Amino acid sequence: TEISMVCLTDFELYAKEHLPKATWDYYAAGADECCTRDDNILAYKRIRLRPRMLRDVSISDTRTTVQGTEISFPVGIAPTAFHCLAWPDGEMSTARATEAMNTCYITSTYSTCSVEEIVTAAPNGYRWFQLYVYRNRKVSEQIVHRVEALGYKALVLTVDVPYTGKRRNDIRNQFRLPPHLKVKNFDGVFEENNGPEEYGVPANTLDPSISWKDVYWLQSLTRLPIIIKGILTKEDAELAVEHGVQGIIVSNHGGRQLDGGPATIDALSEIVDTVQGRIEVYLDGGIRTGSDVLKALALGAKCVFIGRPVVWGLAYKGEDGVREILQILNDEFRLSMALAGCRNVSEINRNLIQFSRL
Ligand code: HOC
Repeated sequence: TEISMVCLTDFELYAKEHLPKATWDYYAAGADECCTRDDNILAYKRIRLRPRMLRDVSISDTRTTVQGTEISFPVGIAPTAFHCLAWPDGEMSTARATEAMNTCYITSTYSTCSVEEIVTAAPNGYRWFQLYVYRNRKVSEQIVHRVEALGYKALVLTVDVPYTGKRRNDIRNQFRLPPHLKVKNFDGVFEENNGPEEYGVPANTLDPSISWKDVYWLQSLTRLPIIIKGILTKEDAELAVEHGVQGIIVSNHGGRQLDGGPATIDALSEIVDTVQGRIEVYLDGGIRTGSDVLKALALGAKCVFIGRPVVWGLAYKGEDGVREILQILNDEFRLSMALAGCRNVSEINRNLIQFSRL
């Protein structure tokens, strides 16, 4: 058999070549000059590891838990919008691949399949739901009740989009969802809209006035664990703990929001130090290899999530493509762990990082 896909970059090149330009640009977009988007990746390349030898790595175990649930390895799927732009049954394929690989799939609010379709496609998958707070709180409220009833296991409150970041190519391309696709979760949810749209939903629907008190509002609606996505500082990490959330995703939205913010791997340590194990800390942004995963875990992330690579996998071969992406990362992570002298994820810690070089 022909081996064409060896690493995640191979999928990126394939997607760039095969997706329509406006679609590629949308997924690839960073805000403004894309400094933060690019630094998410480059920051990993600045970190060096301190591998240990002679530790019998003949057996290695990549399993871990998130929010008390076992997953096969510490890489889940971050929420990214509009998977049907990359593959006809988009999020349903993503859900099947994630179920098969036994990891966690954070479904985007801006899915092009409905949450009902996603659950039907992969009934045994382990899923969290990514949530925005809308000016019309009823919209958020309804979706919370819907996903809770469908068996979603946590809500991922995304806090870094009071406004959408300025993505230059999307403006140049006048990017919008093609008419055959919809933000399916909102079918019939927003009132009839004849005004301007942003990415397929009426513009200005997200509430820029959200604040920490809305975490209490969300807690009053649901018994699901709440994970805050978009934290980048120790101050906000402390507030998250004080407000009783169950987890943090260190995230800069793939560099699509504030340009000039830190790479997530660079922001991780101060957050982990502040939280001190009181809640789980996860990370997304810039993970491209198994050794990136190892570095993030060594610096204290419980699990990492991948965004753009999932879309590249879909563009390549739908469900099988996403599985391949996850399998490659799983294999690379297992190998990196072993070469660094770790037999299981609990042996991964800060001693693996060469701090003198940072
Ligand atoms: C209408 C608001 O997460 C992205 C997505 C969508 C952002 C909010 C859209 O493109 O980063």
